[in-house]
Amino acid sequence: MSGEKRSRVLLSATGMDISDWLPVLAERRETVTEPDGAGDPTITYAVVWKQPEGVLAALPNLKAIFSIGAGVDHVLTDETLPADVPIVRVVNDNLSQHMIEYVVWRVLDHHRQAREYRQQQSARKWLTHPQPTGDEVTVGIMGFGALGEAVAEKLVAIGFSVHGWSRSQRHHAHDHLPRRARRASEGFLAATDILVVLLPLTESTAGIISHELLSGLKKDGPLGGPVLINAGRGGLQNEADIVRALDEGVLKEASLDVFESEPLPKASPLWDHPRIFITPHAAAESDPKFLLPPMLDQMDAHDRGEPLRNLVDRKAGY
Ligand code: NDP
Ligand code: OXD
Repeated sequence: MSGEKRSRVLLSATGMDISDWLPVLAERRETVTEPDGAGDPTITYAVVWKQPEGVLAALPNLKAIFSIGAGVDHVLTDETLPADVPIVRVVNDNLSQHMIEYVVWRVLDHHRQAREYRQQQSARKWLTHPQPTGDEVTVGIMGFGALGEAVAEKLVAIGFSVHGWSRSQRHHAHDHLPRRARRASEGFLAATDILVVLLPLTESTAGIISHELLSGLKKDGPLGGPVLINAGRGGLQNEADIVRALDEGVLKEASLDVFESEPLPKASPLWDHPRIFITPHAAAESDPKFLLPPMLDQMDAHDRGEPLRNLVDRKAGY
C-alpha cells in the first residue's frame, strides 16, 4: 500500500458489481461509494459506469471523470454532467487483448464455417466444404480506433485482407500496418465480406447498422454471403433489420455481443435465431486489476500538473 492518502475518489456505478473495484482504488486513494460522498468538497475524481443522474453535478471540486469503459455513452447520457470537467476513457492493452481475442475468435468461427460443421456433427454427417483462405476474405472494421486498429493488426497477421472505416483522416496509431489495413474511404461496404463494428455510440452512429447498410455489403464473396460482428454498442444496431437481413439472405450470419436493450430480453427473437451467435456484452470486460492502476497514475500525474490522456471529445461524443 502506498500509505499516501490524497483527496477522495467517488466510485459510482450501476448495473455492475464493484466489489473488485473498490479495494484496488482504496489501496491508493480514499474512496467513497453512494450514498456517501453526496456533494462532498473533498472528492476530486470520480470513477464511473452509468452514474446516477446528478451525482457528479453535485461535487463542487471535481477535477476529472474516469469512465470504467472505453465507451462513454453511459457517462454522457447524464444531462446534468458538469460541462467543464474533463472525461477520461479507457485505452488499455488488457482491454484491447480481450477485444482482439473476441473478434479473432468470431472472424475465424464464421470464416471456417463452424456453424455448418457443428450442425453436421450433430447429424453425424461427413462432408467437407470449399474453404477460402483469409487473404481471399475482406474484413471491414467500422470504427478504426484504439480497438479497431488493434484487432486489424492481428487479423492482418493471420492473413486476412483488412480495411478500416473511421470518421476523420487523423493519424492512426497503427499507421505501420500494411496498406490494406489502413483507412478505406470509398467502396468500404461493397468490398467487405465480414463487417466488424467497433464504433462508439454517438448521435451520428446510433442505428447505423440498418437493413440498408447490410444490403451494401459484398454479395458474391467467398463465404457465400456477408457476416456481421457487432461488439461496439447495441444502440448502433437495428435488431429487426438484422433479423430481416438474415431471413432474406442479405446477411449470412451474425455474432452479436451488444444489444439495443441489455440484458437481452428473454422474449427477443435474436435468442432463437439459428444464424445469430450471442454473447452477453462479454467481448472485452473491464478488469480493475489492469484498468485502475493507470487511472490512479493519471490522477497522481494530474495532481502534479500534468495533462490528462485519452480525453473524450464531448462534441463528437466519444
Ligand atoms: P475509439 O474512440 O478509439 O475509436 C472509435 C472509432 O470510431 C474511431 O476510429 C472513430 O473515428 C470512429 N468513429 C466515431 N464516430 C464515427 C462516425 N460517425 N463515422 C465513422 N467512424 C466513426 O474507441 P475504441 O476503439 O476504444 O472503442 C470503440 C467502442 O467499442 C467503444 O466506444 C465501446 O462502445 C465499444 N466497446 C465494447 C466493448 C464490449 O465488451 N463489447 C468493450 C470495449 C469497448 P476517428 O478515428 O476518425 O476518430
Ligand atoms: C466498454 C465496455 O466500453 O465494456 O469498455 O463496453
